[in-house]
Parts: sequence; C-alpha cells; structure tokens
Amino acid sequence: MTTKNTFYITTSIPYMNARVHIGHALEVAQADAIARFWRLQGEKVFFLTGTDEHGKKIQEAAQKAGKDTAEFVDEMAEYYKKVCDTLGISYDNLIRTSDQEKHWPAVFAVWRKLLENGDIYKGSYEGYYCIGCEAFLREAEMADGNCVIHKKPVQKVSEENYFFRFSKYAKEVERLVREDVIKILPVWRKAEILNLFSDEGTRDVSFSRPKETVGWGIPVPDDPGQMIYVWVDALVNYISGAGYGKPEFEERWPADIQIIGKDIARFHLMIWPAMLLSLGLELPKAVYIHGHISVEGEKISKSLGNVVDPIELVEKYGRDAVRYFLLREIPSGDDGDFSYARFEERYTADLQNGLGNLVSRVAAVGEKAGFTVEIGNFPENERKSDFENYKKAIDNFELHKALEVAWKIVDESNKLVDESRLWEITRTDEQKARETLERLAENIHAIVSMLLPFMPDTAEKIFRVLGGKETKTVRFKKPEQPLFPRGRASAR
Ligand code: ME8
Repeated sequence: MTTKNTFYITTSIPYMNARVHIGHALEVAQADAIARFWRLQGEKVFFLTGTDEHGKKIQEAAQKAGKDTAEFVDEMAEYYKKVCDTLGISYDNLIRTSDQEKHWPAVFAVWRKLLENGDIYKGSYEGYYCIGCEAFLREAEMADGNCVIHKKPVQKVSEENYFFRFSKYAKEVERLVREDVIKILPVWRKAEILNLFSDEGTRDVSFSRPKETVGWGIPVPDDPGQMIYVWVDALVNYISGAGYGKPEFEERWPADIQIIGKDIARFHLMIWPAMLLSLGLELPKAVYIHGHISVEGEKISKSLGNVVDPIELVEKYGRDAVRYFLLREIPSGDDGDFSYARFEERYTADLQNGLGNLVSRVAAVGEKAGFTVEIGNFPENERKSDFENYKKAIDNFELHKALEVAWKIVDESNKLVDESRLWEITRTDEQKARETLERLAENIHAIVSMLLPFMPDTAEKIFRVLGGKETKTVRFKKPEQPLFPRGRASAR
C-alpha cells in the first residue's frame, strides 16, 4: 500500500564537465516556480535537484583543467549549488552522483534487483561510440563517420558489456506513454517520443562499460572490470535523492513531475520507465519537457564563448529579474533566445515601467493621502477567471502564460492610475480616490499572489508596501528602494 503524501518534483542533473549556464538555470527555475506554487497550495513538496558527476567527459575536462577529477567535480558541483542558491531555488535536496553514502547504495541495489530479475545479462557489443554524447549512436545519429551533434569522428568499439533487456519492456512503455499514464507536456512532444519506439529504438541497451574506457564512475557489483554506465547511475538519482529504501521514499515516490530538456527525453521516457517497471516501482506521473535557450541566436557553446553566467546576471539585475526573464520570455515547453538587448527590454518595460512603476505610484499616493483601504471585499468572481487561467497555465506547463495573466492586471492597473488621475483626485474627490485606491490595492494583491512562486523576493517587498501579507487593511507604505533600480539594467 502506498503511503505517498508528498508532491515530488525533480530536475535533471546537469553534467559536471563544465560550469552550468543559463540553460540549466532555466530548468531549475521552472521547477522552482512549480514547487513553490504547490507549496502555496498547501501541499507537502519535495523538490530534488542534483549533479551528474561520472563519465569520461568529466574525467577529460578535469585533466584539461589540470585538476584531480574528484576535486574538479567538487568545484563544479559547488558552483551549481551556488547558482541555485543565488537564484533562490527552494530545493529540498541536492544529490551528487559521486556521493558514496547517499547515492551509490541505491545504484547497487537497483543493479542487483535488475540482475535478479534477469533483466541484466552479459553480452558482447559492437557499435559506434561518441565521447561527446557518451553513448553508442544509432545510424540516424551519424553522418560520414561523425556524430551529427558533436561533429567529431565516432569510434568503432567492440567490447563485453552488461545489457539491459529494454526489448522486454519496450511495448509496455510505449503503451504507457501512448495512454498518458505518463503525461507528457507539452502535448505535441508526445508524438516525437512515440516515434522513437521504432525497431531500432527498442533494442537492448548497454548498461556497463569496461573499466579502462570509463575510469571515473561506479563499479559493477562483483565485477570490478566493469563500470556502471550512465543509466543505472544518473537516472537512479531520482530515487536515491528521495531516500530509496527508507520510509520517506514511500511518502514521495512516484514523482509527480520530472522536468527535463528535450535532448534527454528519450532516456527519460524509454529507458527510465523500463527500469522502473523492472524494479516494480510506479512510473512518474508527468514528464515536462522544455526546449533549449540560444544566446543571441546561437547555440550555447564553450567554444563560441557565449556562455551566459547566471550568477553574473543576478549580480547585475537582481535574482527576480533573471527568474522573470527566464520564465516569461522563454515559452516553457519550447526553445527560446537570450540576448542582453531583450533582457533589458523586458527589464525596462515589464519590471521598471510596468510593475515597479505601478507599485511606487500607488504607494506614493496612498501614503501621502494617508488612507487605509480594505481589501477582500470585491465580488468573489471578480478575479475568478484570471486565477483560473493562471492555475491552468501552471498545470499545462505554460509558466509564461501564468505570468502573462499577472501582467494583464499590471497593465490594467497602470491604466487605471493614469485615467483616474489618481494624483489629483486625492485632493479633489476623496470618495473617488478611496474607491480607486481600494481597487488598485485589490489588483496589486492579486498580482502579488500570482508572483509569489515566480518572484518571491519582489512579492515579499510588495506585501510590505501593502502593510503586510495577512492583513486585509492596507496602509500604503512607499518602498524604501525602487523594486527595480534604474541604471542597473544599463550598468553593462
Ligand atoms: O543531460 N537550454 O546533462 P546536461 C535549456 N547529465 N536547457 C538546457 C540547455 C540550453 N541551452 N543546455 C542543456 C545531462 N540544457 C545529463 C542528465 S538526468 C538523469 C542526466 C538542459 O548538463 C538539458 O536539456 O547536458 C538537460 O535537461 C539539463 O540541462 C542538463 O543537461
């Protein structure tokens, strides 16, 4: 009997072969907004993120940096944690795959269980391997002997490996995806996934590699010549990080939402569910797939030197501005672009002139007039459809649309300030001024409730402007500092 009582949400775990960038920030910011939203709905939430620290690519990156691999991954993982903390990510656990106490025991347990079930067997494998992908490639993933992604020659490899009987589970996994037992959002990505279940896509999968070719990883139990390949290592973070084997795991599993990028959908919607079926564990309820961010129209790449550092951005613009940009500008399930020009445009138009201006004008007039106004008296259904659309957007993994709803009220309210001539009427028509301020306080209150999961610091600041979070009596107080300082955006 399941004792699940927790809303469990995960991100993928970025490779620690380099510092994380703005694309990784997007994924974890999306997960954070959803986690915060459900906490505010009163759910007990468990939000897991982590770092993927094994494999050849990482060992090579460490060598290149002239560092010991363990020291290198420590640094990279520390940086990821710093990015999360800088962005105000409310994760409950950050699991590292190099953690021999917290991660490895689950990996061994999973390996043994798959072996016991007869789903792992030893065989010989011949195929084309790409170091960049850390994977054997399929025909379609190569052109002229090169990996189509990394544009580098693939290596013909023949070796003894352990295999996972994916072929045994493929049909069942396909059915579960087809019938939305695992819900895929955005919906249009489901067809892409189902296409992957072609004949080639349903072959058994190599689950280990000879020690010499991997070096840095987790050894196969009772066979030290072999190392566990990425699947039973990285994917297992979702259960090791939730306390696999301990009572709390029963409270959390299955994951309610697993957020991943489009490039790793195949692993998460084919191999991962097959492993879970073999383990006798329930499947994640939903997998949300986001697209990729380009920078000034180009794919993010170290060699192009266009890697945007999320921490630098936060230092320049503030944490909430970065969260806002990522969650508003990039459609949640799609690709999007980052550019400084667009960032500054959003910062100026939406944050300074939109939200910031609204709050400072209303607070200034309200404080000067010295009125107190009551909120919560508007007809129940006044904002009902806005809140419904907001919630629906979050449920549909369209976080940008949730923010659009909030900004619709921002625009409407700024218009009301202008059209009512709020400044003048506090002197000329007190009754009208009170009514207008009451309406504006009500609007701002609705906006802030919507902002809480997205821009938590800003929301707290605006609550202070209204005289507190819980109170129904608003006594306006000008913010001590502008919410979105001028000059900051052009500091660059
Ligand atoms: O795939 N825009 O690690 P990773 C948006 N370790 N998202 C991006 C992105 C971009 N430009 N670039 C990468 C791995 N991502 C594995 C995952 S999970 C058990 C193992 C996303 O560092 C990418 O789509 O290459 C993925 O979801 C995440 O960042 C980690 O990518």
